[in-house]
Amino acid sequence: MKKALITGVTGQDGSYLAELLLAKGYEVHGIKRRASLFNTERIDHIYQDPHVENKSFFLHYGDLSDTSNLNRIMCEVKPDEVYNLGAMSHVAVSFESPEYTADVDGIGTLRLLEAIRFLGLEKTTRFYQASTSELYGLVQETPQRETTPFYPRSPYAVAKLYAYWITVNYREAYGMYACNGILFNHESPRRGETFVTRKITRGLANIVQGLERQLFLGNLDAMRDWGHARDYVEMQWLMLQQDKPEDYVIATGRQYSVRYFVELAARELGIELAWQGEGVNERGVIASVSGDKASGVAIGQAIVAVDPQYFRPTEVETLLGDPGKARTRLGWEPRTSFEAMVQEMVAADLDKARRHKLLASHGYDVAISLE
Ligand code: NDP
Ligand code: GDR
Repeated sequence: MKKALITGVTGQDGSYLAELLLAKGYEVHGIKRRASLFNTERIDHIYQDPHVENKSFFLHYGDLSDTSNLNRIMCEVKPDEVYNLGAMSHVAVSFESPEYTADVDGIGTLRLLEAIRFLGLEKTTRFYQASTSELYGLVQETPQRETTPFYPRSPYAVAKLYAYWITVNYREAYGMYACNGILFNHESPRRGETFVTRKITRGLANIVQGLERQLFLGNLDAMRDWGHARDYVEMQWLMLQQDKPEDYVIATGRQYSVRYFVELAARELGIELAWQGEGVNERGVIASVSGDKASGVAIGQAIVAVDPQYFRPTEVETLLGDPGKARTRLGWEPRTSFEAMVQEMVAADLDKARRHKLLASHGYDVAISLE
């Protein structure tokens, strides 16, 4: 039975990857952070009680900022494969906490690689680094591929740049099987609520159910290449199963604007939107409800507005990936279309909003956090 260690197991990708590896018969170890509230919602359905026999899923307390903790876990588990998915992963937040982001996302990667080397596992343990399309930032070539030069535009992206190169360096210096997956944005119903896609599907679903009145967004004209997280974790595994370690771009090869994402999600909910206002820098670009089919919201009601607090000091305006190498070398194709992904996310958030509303209508106090 192969053993895998996943950092960031409580996150969106970590939860899908843990499911995938358990289904493949792996013994899976995940690192979770201590928090004052439960933070395992995404993996509760695969949690195994410590008292059951033949357990295959184990959780360890830990943190990417804690060297001795990582050394100890690595020594205890001696994994065949390490997936470094843990990170302070929010680009906008990285401008608020640049040093922490550098420590966890950059040096955290070095700590894991050093733990592997220190224990003499560098010829046996394979390493996957969660690299990102944010490395391309101010894009130098379209579409972006493995050879496109990087130009990071946030403390997050700069920290990930270090992680990318230290992974390449350990591969070249010590012959480690270490790979970067340069993943473009990927989403799902498990996406964190403050990333734009989930913010949109959750916000609009709440509005339709009368739980919120308006959704405030930043740059509506940003373009992204959005795929489904469930499809992308398969590639993370596949990258570690090859004869030679290499870096791969994972993307769909199609891009859409944030504005279009809003329109599509609204349409799924039976809302037609009419936009008023010009560019994104103009305060008060809003979308109000038009047409005759507005499920749960009044015609003319303004439900989306631009709030400049969500603009970033340096923005990544457009990203479009070329997944050609992954397609030809690994036979990988994304399975879920953009439209199907939006549908799935809207349906999941509508279901949650309905349950919130039901509880509220029976007198239960339901706090809706508005980020
Ligand atoms: P999430 O934000 O959903 O998950 C991040 C995970 O990292 C969580 O489990 C989080 O724990 C954990 N984490 C945060 N800080 C630390 C720390 N100091 N020590 C240990 N663990 C920590 O991210 P995703 O699942 O979406 O992304 C997975 C990885 O892929 C990240 O590295 C991200 O930067 C990268 N990436 C993501 C893309 C995407 O579109 N989703 C695209 C390209 C790269 P907790 O639950 O306690 O917060
Ligand atoms: P991103 O994802 O920065 O690409 O990083 P995010 O969903 O946060 O932003 C995408 C684009 O939407 C614009 N935007 C908004 N973003 C947020 N969060 N909130 C808003 O209200 C809003 N309005 C407009 C942003 O400006 C941006 O242009 C994600 C993360 O998962 C990273 O960890 C990962 O590396 C990259 O994707 C690839």
